[in-house]
Amino acid sequence: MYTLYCGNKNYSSWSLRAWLLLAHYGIPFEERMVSVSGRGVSEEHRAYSGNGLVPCLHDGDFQIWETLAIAEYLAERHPGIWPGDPLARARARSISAEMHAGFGALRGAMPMNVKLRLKGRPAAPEVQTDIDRVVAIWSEARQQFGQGGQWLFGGFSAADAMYAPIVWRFATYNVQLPAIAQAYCDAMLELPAMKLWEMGALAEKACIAECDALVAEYGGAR
Ligand SMILES: N[C@@H](CCC(=O)N[C@@H](CS)C(=O)NCC(=O)O)C(=O)O
Repeated sequence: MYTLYCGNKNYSSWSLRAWLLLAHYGIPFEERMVSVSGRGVSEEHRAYSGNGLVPCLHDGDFQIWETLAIAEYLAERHPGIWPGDPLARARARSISAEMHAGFGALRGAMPMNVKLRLKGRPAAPEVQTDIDRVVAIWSEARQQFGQGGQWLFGGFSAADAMYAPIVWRFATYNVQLPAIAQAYCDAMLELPAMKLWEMGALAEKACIAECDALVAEYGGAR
């Protein structure tokens, strides 16, 4: 039986990715929710996670930290987490690694905040560059590999889990998207596991002041 240590559902974008894989694929797991501060690695988190961050998956008493490592660990044990076709699988891994390593401007300007729906504002150039790259990645995957379904590679895969928090960010900060990207976001927001995550986020009381302070900068609620 797996145990997933994960952060607050409203804020913890990395936790969402690992949680979504387990929840969407119906893999049994116990969830241990811990509070994140928004300030990164902490000694408190090291009590249950080797890198002092969440998510951390425990398989018995063995720990797997780092979201991509969790995805790979699960993929070795449960079918369907990466696309079956080798080229699609390679591309899914490329764009997942790109997500894991990049998009700092977008992440910094638009932290995940599931509860909020803000009016939005024009993105700074470096943020717009990240948004444009996400749109290009999604559009190319949908057009080249997505014919069999509504996800990036047709069926749901780890690549979709990697991009799921970006969907919340676009929804929260009212980012205007081309039709192909908006359709992908709409599908993601309807995914039953995403709805479950959202319900959990809406029920949470914890606040990270720095994240909630962005409300005014983005023109308040819409
Ligand atoms: N590279 C890590 C990033 C994990 C990460 O940054 N997690 C954040 C939460 S989203 C965290 O644990 N922050 C600790 C804190 O803010 O208390 C991964 O892929 O899992």
